[in-house]
Amino acid sequence: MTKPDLIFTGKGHAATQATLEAEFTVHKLFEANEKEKFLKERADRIRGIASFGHLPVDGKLMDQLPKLEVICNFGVGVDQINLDDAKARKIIVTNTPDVLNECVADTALGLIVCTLRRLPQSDAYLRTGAWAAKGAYPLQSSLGGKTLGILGLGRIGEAIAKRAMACGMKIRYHNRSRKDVPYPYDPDPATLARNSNVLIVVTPATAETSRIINARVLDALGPEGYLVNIARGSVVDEPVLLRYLQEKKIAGAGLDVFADEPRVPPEFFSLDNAVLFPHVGSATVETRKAMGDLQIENLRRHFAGKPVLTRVA
Ligand code: 8YV
Repeated sequence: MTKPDLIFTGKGHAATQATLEAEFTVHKLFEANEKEKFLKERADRIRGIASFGHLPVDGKLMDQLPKLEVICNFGVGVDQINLDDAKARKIIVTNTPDVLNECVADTALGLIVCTLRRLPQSDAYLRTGAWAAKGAYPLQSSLGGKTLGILGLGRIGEAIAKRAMACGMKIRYHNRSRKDVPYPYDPDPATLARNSNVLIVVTPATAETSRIINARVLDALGPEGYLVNIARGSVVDEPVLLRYLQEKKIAGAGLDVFADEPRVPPEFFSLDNAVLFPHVGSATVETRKAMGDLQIENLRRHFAGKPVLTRVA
């Protein structure tokens, strides 16, 4: 039986890509110097895309691949894939939900603790000799008794809420619509920010959520408030956030995601009130394997004529 032809859009999880390369005929678009020529030469064969990373999968690309049936993403967030364009062309899109919820929630909790307690900065304080030279590290903020506002209470948000409550935090949230959960609901992001000590962003990146964290929301969070972002860089107005941190108009920020990854504006590096992670939300051996297994299974099932497991609505 001939192997179906797939495109890889980026370099990704090595074991997943090795399995796919064994089971499919793989074409590495991200390595092609002349992308148009590369696509033209393969247009009559490509039936699937295994999406890794940021390369946009939009109508223009889809139209260059008339035999395209399915796009399987490595990751729960599908913001680089134009879902309307896929729908209009009846192309199936899958992602990797659920298998990463607990892991991303662990990272979120870690980032909240690091941000309020300035733990990475305290590590640097010791290593640079400041402890011996200047004395004890300055006192920081506790989590217990504080309110965590969750913008985007989905499956990951609920896993974060559970962990934050174990640390003594109170939970509130805002979603487009109210959910059947025991947490107070706020009608908009600014009200949630005003009612929270720590605002965490977990919402998917869409046109609607682009720069949803803006000056108005940060003003509502206020000089005692902390922002944590584990969603996507595009949901925050990054230059405004940078200015608010520099001018101490908010107390601090914990950021796992940035607008133009892996490029981070160097002005962030000198901030003492920010903790910066290189997009490690789901970055464990176990979770990345589970994400890859789900992506592979979706591709296998599609090409075996079975329904995929995790189709994006
Ligand atoms: C990874 C993520 O960025 O699942 C997502 O949406 O953001 C992450 O788990 C990614 O997909 C791996 O490169």
